[in-house]
Amino acid sequence: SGVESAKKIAAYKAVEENLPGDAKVVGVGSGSTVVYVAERLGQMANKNQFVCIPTGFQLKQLILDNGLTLGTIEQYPTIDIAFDGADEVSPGKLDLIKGGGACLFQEKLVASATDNFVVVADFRKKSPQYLGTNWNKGVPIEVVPNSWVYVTRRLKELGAKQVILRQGGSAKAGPVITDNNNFLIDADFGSIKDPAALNTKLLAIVGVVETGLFVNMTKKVYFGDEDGTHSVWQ
Ligand code: DER
Repeated sequence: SGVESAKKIAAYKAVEENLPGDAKVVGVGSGSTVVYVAERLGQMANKNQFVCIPTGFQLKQLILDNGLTLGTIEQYPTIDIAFDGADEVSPGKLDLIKGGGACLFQEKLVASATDNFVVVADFRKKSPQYLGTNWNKGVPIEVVPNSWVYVTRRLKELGAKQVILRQGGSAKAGPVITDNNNFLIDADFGSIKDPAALNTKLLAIVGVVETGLFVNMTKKVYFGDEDGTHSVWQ
C-alpha cells in the first residue's frame, strides 16, 4: 500500500544516509515504521561493528530477528545515533507526539542519550502547523498505576478535553501495561501551540513518569511520501 511503501522508503533512506560507517551504538525505536529500519540495518556491511539498543520488547525481538547485536542502555548510556517513528511531527522545530505504541518512556530515554535522533515516518504524520492537528488521540502520558485517577484530575484542570486510561481492548482485559509496568493515559489538549510549556506542566504532576511530547530532541525527519519519493525535514 502507499502507506507501507512510504514507511519503507523513509526508513531505508534514513539508515542509508545517516548511519555512520564507524557507528558503535545504534538506538532503534518502536512501531511499524522502524521494522524497516531494523531490516535495513540487518543488511548493512558494518552490522557486526555496532550494537543495537531496543526501546521495548518489540525491538528486542526485531533486533534478534534481523541478526543484529543486542545491547542495553545500561551498558551503553551514550548512543551514536537513534532511529524512531512518530505519531505526528510539527514543521520547523520538529517537535513530536509519540507514544501511540505505548513505548514512549524507553523511546525518550534512548532519544535523550544521543545527539543524533532521526525520525522515520509516512506522510500521514506531517502536521500542517501545530501538534495535535492530525494526531487526534491525545498526548500519551506514562503514569505510575495507582496515581492514574489523581493524574486524570490534574490533566482536566490543565484543560484536557478528554482523558482516557488506555485499555488493552481485545488484546488484554483491563488497562495497557507498559514495558516498565506502568499505565498509559491519553490526554486530548487539541492543537498544541506551545508543546514545551505543556510538557513542563505535565512532568510536574506527581505520578507522571514521562510524556509523548518530544520537544527540541529531533535532528532530522525522513518522510515517505504518497508519490513514492521521500522528503527530509531538518
Ligand atoms: O509509539 C511511538 O511513538 C511509535 O514510534 C509509533 O507510534 C510510531 O508509529 P508507526 O507504527 O506508524 O511507525
